[in-house]
Amino acid sequence: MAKTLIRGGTVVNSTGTAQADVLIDGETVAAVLAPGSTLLGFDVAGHVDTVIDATGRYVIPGGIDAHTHMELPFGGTAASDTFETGTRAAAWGGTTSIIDFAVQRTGEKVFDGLAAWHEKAAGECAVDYGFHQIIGGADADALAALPALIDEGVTSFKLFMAYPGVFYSDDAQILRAMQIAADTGLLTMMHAENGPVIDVLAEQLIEQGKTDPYFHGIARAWQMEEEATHRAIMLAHLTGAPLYVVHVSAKQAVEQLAAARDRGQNVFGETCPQYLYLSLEEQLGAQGFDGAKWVCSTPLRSRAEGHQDHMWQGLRTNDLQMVSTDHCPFCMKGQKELGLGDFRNIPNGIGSVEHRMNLMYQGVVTGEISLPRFVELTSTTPARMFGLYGKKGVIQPGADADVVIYDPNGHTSIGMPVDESGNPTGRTHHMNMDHSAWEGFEIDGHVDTVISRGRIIVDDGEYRGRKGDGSYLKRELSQYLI
Ligand code: DUC
Ligand code: ZN
Ligand code: ZN
Repeated sequence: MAKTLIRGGTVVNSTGTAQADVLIDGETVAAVLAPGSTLLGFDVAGHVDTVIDATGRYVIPGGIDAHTHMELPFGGTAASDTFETGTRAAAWGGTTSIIDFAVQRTGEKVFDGLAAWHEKAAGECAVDYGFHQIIGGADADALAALPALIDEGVTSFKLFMAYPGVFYSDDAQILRAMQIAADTGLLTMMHAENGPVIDVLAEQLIEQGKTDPYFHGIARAWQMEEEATHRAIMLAHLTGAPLYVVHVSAKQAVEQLAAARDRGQNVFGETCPQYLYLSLEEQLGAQGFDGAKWVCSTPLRSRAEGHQDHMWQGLRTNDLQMVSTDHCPFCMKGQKELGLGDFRNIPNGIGSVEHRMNLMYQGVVTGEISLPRFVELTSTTPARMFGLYGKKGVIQPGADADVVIYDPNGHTSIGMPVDESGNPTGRTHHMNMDHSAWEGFEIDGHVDTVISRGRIIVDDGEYRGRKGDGSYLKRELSQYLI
């Protein structure tokens, strides 16, 4: 088994930082040692296959992106990253595990949906991967299938209060699903937006000739996120089910979560980089059809109303516990442009799986969060929330050797600059997209080396992994169950 020593770096866990050397034996962390220490009298560096000098750099647990949608069929097309391209991009950005969403729709069997996702991912992934299960048709059959997901390592399922006719569940269906969750320990993940009301508002906007991407954000008013978040919390309270609200973007929704947590309820919230950095005015409101790049749901919110600052605050105060991407990329050509003339037909989603670690590290640079909190939000809490902790989310003996060597003195320019003919020039991203939603973002740090279960898969600007390196993660129940 190959041995690697990472020496001279600052090891950052969610609990704090320490100058330490990390010894990797095969796929796992064997020891975290005082710098330069010997083991049983041996100089460790002299007895390993590879020594990585991490002097002046951070040694952090590999990122866990707990919310991705590779190849998701949506709006008459499918998300443009395959498991191969999306997980390779994840690796480039320091994310060594993803949790994607298998899909079941009305009339379909839950286990057929799960099998289809296994088929898409098996042998394709650059990093480890697990699944949540979307229940898009919560009929009696689908609900009866839920408990058996646990044996498959799928210990969380997502319901939608939005998208009537596509993924939507009504309150009665949500209630029944949560009752099962309360009995079994499954974690209910909720897309909390009032879909029926949003659809009426969207229809009225189109009738008024308001067809641009900007109006996607107007139709999906924050009131409908707050209302749905409150309703989900109340249903969770009634049933005793723990609740995890995905892609929170409205400050009022955070307030609902905070109030419920203050009452002692076991509820959690995730936000995404787009809700921390981007806005209704600047991006969705971009000239012409350009705003389509940033059409996602929940939508980007108004900066004038202060939602972005409130998301950062929630991350600091633990009113929000995690940052995932909701990575759901679509190209402009042939995909986003399906919504030219009617924003309702723009496939919803932004691609960020490659950038989450850098974007969140920038929050350390600007003083929004501390370095250990950065690790907690991007790796440790995702591991705890979704039954991976111990193997993932921490650098400690016995953990999988998923390690990122991050250079705080490095620099990353994000984007996809193009020449006058539209051909990409210079630095580009690795996601399968014809544009970047993060064009022009500059990060005061750099992902130098990425190690996945002991193998170096990214090093010094070179990809050294292979498709199929990633293994399926059979997850335990959430650590936050009470
Ligand atoms: N939101 C998105 O932006 N894309 C996929 C599904 C979702 O809920
Ligand atoms: Zn969603
Ligand atoms: Zn999603």
